[in-house]
Order: sequence, then C-alpha cells, then structure tokens
Amino acid sequence: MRRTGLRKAATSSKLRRPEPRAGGPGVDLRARIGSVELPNPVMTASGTAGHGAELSAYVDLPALGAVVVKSLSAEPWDGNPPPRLHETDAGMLNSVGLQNPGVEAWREAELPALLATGARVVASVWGFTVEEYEKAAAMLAGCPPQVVAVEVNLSCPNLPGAGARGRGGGHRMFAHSAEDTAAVIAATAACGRPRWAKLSPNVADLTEIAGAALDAGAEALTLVNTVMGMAIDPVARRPRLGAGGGGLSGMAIRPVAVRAVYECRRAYPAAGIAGVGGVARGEHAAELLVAGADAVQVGTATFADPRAAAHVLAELREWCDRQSVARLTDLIGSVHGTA
Ligand code: RRO
Repeated sequence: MRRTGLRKAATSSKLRRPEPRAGGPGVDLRARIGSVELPNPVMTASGTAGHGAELSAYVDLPALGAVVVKSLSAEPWDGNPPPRLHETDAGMLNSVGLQNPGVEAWREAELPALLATGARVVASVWGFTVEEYEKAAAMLAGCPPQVVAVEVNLSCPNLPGAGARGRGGGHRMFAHSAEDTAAVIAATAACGRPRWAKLSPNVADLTEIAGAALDAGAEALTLVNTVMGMAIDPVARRPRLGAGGGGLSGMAIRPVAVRAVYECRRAYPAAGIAGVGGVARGEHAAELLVAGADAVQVGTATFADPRAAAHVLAELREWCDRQSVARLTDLIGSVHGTA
C-alpha cells in the first residue's frame, strides 16, 4: 500500500512559478524540509564537517540551517586504508570507508560540544545489514531535540566487499535496490526523528528508489551521494586510492545532482528534498533550489575552504536580493512548468 501523502501530484506551491514582485533586501530564507523547519536552507553535507564541532573555529554553526554529521554505525568502524582522498580535475574522489566512533561514543564525546555551539544537528546512520541500521537508529532515540532529523545513508560507495555480510540481494549498496531501500527505511523508525533517505545517483531510475524510500516512511530525500569513480596512476599502474575505487564529488557532479533533484521533485511534488553535489557558490545553491530542493548541503567545497557553507549562505542571500526574490519558497521548484 502506497503512502500517497508525499507522492501525490497535487498542485504544490513548490511547482508554482513565483509572482513577479518588487522585492529588495531582506529575503526570507526560512526553509522547511518535510516537517523540519530551519532558519535557512544551507547545511553542511555528511562526511565533510566531521562528527562534532570541528568546523566551529571557522563557521558560526548555528547560523547555518543545520550541521549534518558524518555517518554513524552501531559499532565503531575504522574505514579504509590510505590514501583516502584524491583531487581530480573537477572535484574529488574519496574512499574514507565510513570511519566513525559508533553512535554511543558519538553521543558521549562529540554531540555535546556540537550542541553547545547552538547548532541544529542532523545525525546520519549506516550499517552493513538492515539489522545494523535498525540498531544504530534505535541508539539515536532520546537524543536532545536539537537533533532535528536523521539522514539514513543508503548510498556510500565505499563499503568493503559488495554483497558481503548479509547485505540485501548482493547489491553494491542498499540504494541500488528499491526493496532494500524500503527495508532499511522501515527499520530505522525507532530513531524517533524525521528520516531523510540519502540516495545514489548510480541507478537506472532514481525516482523508483526515491518512491520506495518515501513509501517506507522517509520524510525527505537527500540527493545525491557521490558518483562511483576511480583514478589510476598510469606510471605505477595502481589505483590512486587505497581501496581502489571511490566516490566522486564536487564541481563535476553538480549537473548530476541538479537532474536528480529535478526528476524527483517532478515525480514527488510534496516530498522534502535536500540537494547536494558540487555546491560552492550561492548561485549553485539557487540552481538546486529552482530544480526543486527545499534546502542544500555544502560538501566538497569545505575541503578547500572550511568557511564554504557560510559563504554559500551569504552569497545566496545576496543573489536573492539581486534577483528580487522575497521568499525562499518562491524559488523552490520554480523551473517546473517551464521545462
Ligand atoms: O565514508 C565514506 O567513504 C563515504 C560515505 Br559514508 C558516503 O556516504 N559517501 C562517500 O562518498 N564516502
């Protein structure tokens, strides 16, 4: 049985073109993703802002929409062998391999400092099996209310041994299968927070996987995780990353993210969508918002400039003022109906 609430093709304000208006300074940037209200639409992307308050020396974290922390598993996990990062001509490859201290240690050692900054926090969970996701999500229950949502990471490209350790159906990642995606989302309800399904662009029909996530209880989609890639040193005749392949992020994948957001917004007008992929400027954020994202996440740009998310927010504000956009909601999904 379909949960039609998030899927219906009813006329949504997200698909209406904005009325032309005089506008001027002071755009209202308040954002809403599903049931989560944020003061503005610019967040950090998971995996690029640490597990805690690491960026607080550079960015006023509560001034961002939210801080999305690196994905956590029920048990600590060491990740992949180095090298884990490789800069490409137009982005970055990573094979970090989900390194994290585990939910319990995160709650004790990292979360308090992050909350002390006043930031809104989006936790992120992963597991090798549906049961491990369930356990990690349940361990987040009872977190302080400043943990406003849980991103369920179904799409890490760097899990060792595809199909190993009981992952459903032998798929490379849960997000490669509508069935596996639904099973994980259904299993993570015990976190007691709105869940955002983080999906992979490496699929034939992203809207099918997105629909499965929404039907299973996800309130929003995070689009997209990195694109599977690889770099090889032709002289050494070896992969440049310790794990072989990795996830491509940054400038090169922004059009991939824009299309994913566009197609999912068109298919699911009422779903929450966080757009992520190659956002380094305010105008990049605006592009994803116009494609249909309710909010954006800044990731790889933070590696070059730890203040990147704050710059994107300031530039988005200026861009809206220059374009006489009075409210963020006037931008969201506004390409639909024209293309
Ligand atoms: O840790 C990683 O290797 C990683 C993760 Br969890 C993810 O979701 N996406 C990515 O490119 N790398």
